[in-house]
Amino acid sequence: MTQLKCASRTLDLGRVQVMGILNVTPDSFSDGGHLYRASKLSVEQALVHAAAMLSEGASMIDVGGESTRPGAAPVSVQEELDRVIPVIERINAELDVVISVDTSAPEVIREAAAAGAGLINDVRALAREGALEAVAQTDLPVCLMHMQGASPATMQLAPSYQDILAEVKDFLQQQVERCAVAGIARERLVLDPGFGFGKTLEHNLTLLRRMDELNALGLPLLVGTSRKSMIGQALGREVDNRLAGSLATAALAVERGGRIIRVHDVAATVDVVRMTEAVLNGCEQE
Ligand code: 7PJ
Repeated sequence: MTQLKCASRTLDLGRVQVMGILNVTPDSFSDGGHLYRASKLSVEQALVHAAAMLSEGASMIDVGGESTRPGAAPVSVQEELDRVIPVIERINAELDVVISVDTSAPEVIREAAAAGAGLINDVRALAREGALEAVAQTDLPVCLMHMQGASPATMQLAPSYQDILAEVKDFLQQQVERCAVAGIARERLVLDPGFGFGKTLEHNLTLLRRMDELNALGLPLLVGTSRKSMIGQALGREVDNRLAGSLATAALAVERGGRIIRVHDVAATVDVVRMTEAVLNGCEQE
């Protein structure tokens, strides 16, 4: 059974784990602010949100301080540190949960690890200068995600693939090899096809339909489709009305071998995941 060692905590990937999304970007707070800083209040709000997701059944909390929505403005490393580090420290002090940090910056990787993060989640698959080395210097697992195009700012301009599954698989395999060369043990790797990152609706639908083909890579798969535009486009729904669509994709992802499901709506997703697992595996308790 696959165990993922995440700093002081171990995750059993024999069961599907639900990762709750905790955005600490300014537009995710009611101050709507320019010049956001991790004020005491926002750290408190983040802790309350994390605690709620934990009580709903999340075993991981993904803390992100950089907006990776298509076309989002870049943030400085200092700003990202100011946003995420106090939140990671506080969650680590208060809650029994694996803290994932959604970052591409080597400075954030290092400081997050020191602050108690249990997993590095990089949508750029350690492409930024120094990121691979920064992860190698920790003991933490890392999620390597596929994205077409160099950055979220430009990825949706003209996504194009001959065979999306083959290309995503080749890319991920290359990143696995790059990590091996850098001394990052295979047991530390998680892979992600990167829904919505440089992909049209048809690409995203194909990727989910054929996602089981990525199991040949032999590593746990993380899947993030929650509230994404692929659901908005398929259903004609705005972002606040995509729960049912998100749950459908979660069930299909579990059926195709997804081991970690990254979502906003934890309680509903946990039920869908457990029900899907019950159908797939039967109800025998170990
Ligand atoms: C993903 C992510 C994803 C991983 C975001 C959003 C955009 N990390 N970070 N996989 N998406 N590993 O949640 O809409 O799909 S940010």
